[in-house]
Amino acid sequence: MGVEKMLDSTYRGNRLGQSIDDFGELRPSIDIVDSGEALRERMEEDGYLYLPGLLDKGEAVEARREILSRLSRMGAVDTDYPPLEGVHKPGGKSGGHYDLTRNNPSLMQVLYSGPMIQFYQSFLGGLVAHFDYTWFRVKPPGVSSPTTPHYDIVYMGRGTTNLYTSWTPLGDMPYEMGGLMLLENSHRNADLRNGYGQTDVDKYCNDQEAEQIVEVARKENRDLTPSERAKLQWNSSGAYSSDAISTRAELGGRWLTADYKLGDLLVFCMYMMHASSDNLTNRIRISSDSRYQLASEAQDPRWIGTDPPAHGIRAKEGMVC
Ligand SMILES: O=C(O)CCC(=O)C(=O)O
Repeated sequence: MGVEKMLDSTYRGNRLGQSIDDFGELRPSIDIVDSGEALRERMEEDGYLYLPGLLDKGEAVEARREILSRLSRMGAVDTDYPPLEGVHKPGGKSGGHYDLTRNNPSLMQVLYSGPMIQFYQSFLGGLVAHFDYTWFRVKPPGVSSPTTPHYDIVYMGRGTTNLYTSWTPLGDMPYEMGGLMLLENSHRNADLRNGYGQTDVDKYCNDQEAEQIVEVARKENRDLTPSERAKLQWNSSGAYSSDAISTRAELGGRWLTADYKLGDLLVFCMYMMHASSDNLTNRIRISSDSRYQLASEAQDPRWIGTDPPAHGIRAKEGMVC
């Protein structure tokens, strides 16, 4: 069957592709995992490394158990089913995603030690550093919250661009669950890299009104309100578009994905367009994304420290437009 199953996949309820040619399987690179040089060549070529089964399965199960038990306490998991199945409880509350990563040693173990770090040491060829901030995604069933197409550089480009995302599914994720999709060869699109790829989601056009708005929020030590944000008129979501269907029609390439299993790892570069499809199962889709680079290179300060600025008021920077 394989990727043919993607034919049934949707994006906000609309068919994501019309024929099998609109989709492809991610190329596995687990066979070259022992060669840093081969991994670097493959990254250059594909823009990603798909490494099925690289992570320690037992550790990944523990991380899944911990996240699901937190979600269960928030009322998001149907307790009529075995907890590890992660069946969604309709109407149940879903959590603040960053909070799920805090004080969570079993998740930290999977993301920041063992096979993950060994891989990066070999791939990057030196001492590895990671962001202190860890992203966590909880996607309930339905058509309302697929990931919008974007490059990661727009959110984390204030340090080295020799930075990589680890997307880690914390459970088996069949095609119909809406796992991550990469837009084939989008890392080679020069117009995209030089245009959208040069933007920074936390920059705004520094006219007088904008300056005042940001200054007041800074003084009051709070984030911008939605109406203040709207007045600053920048691309506040950072997404390339809100629609994965039109994005592929415009940029070309196939949506590449996989029948992900717990223990798999997908690594990609900052200039890889990615998105997800709708979760058409009755289970919660959980995954994390974390970032790695050489320790010797500059880090984006938005994601470093015990209380990282993230996209809050401390991260905002005015620019001349
Ligand atoms: O898990 C997702 O759907 C989104 C992940 C993502 O945007 C990323 O890894 O950069």
